[in-house]
Amino acid sequence: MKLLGAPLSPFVRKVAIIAQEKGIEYDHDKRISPMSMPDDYTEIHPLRRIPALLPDPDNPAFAINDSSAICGYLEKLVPSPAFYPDDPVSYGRALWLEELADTGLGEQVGMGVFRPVMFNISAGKPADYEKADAGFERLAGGLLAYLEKQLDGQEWFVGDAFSIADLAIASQLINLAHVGYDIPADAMPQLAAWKKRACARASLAATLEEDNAFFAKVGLNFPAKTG
Ligand SMILES: N[C@@H](CCC(=O)N[C@@H](CS)C(=O)NCC(=O)O)C(=O)O
Repeated sequence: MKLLGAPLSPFVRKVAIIAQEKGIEYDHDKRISPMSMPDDYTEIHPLRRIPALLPDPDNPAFAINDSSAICGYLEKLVPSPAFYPDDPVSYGRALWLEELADTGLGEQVGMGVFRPVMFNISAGKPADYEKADAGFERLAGGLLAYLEKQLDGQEWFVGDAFSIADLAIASQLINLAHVGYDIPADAMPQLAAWKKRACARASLAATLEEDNAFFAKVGLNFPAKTG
């Protein structure tokens, strides 16, 4: 199978991590990104987003698109370790937190903080830290505070194992840290500790190492703003 999409995308990261956790091997075409998308990519993904997964690389028109669909496919392909809890309430809550991460959190992290820094620099413009600071403040007072409460003393967001909820949330929060905004441990001790736990997993550590190698290669180094 072949995964299409640039590694700094939180949605591509989500898929790379679950595949690594499940020991699934795949080819990875990292050239497709929001800034570099060939016209004929529409034939693979009509919404022109990354990631896309080609179960059969010789048949690109029959792709599995969207990180949630891909993660669901990989769970069926290799059920263990399970990323979707069995208990109905836990299952529903895991899907809700995944949805929250992929939509509201993704939008506020991506558009509000990550892109004003990273996309500006990639386009040869100065990073817009005024916009990013405002974006982070909005997150801190809203969705991050909500997530802090959702942990409620637990090790992971739902049930007692690292699930699709943890995976989707961590994939987004990593992009905050990449541009210098980490979870403030004084204001959000549970979320900060959870993030450390999540990032210590071999699967996440591997993707972080890859991202950091990329930043080092292109000479990017963002000062820490919080945390
Ligand atoms: N719900 C989609 C979201 C994918 C998404 O929005 N990907 C971004 C990159 S992080 C993208 O492809 N954006 C295209 C663009 O901005 O033109 C998923 O989970 O796969």
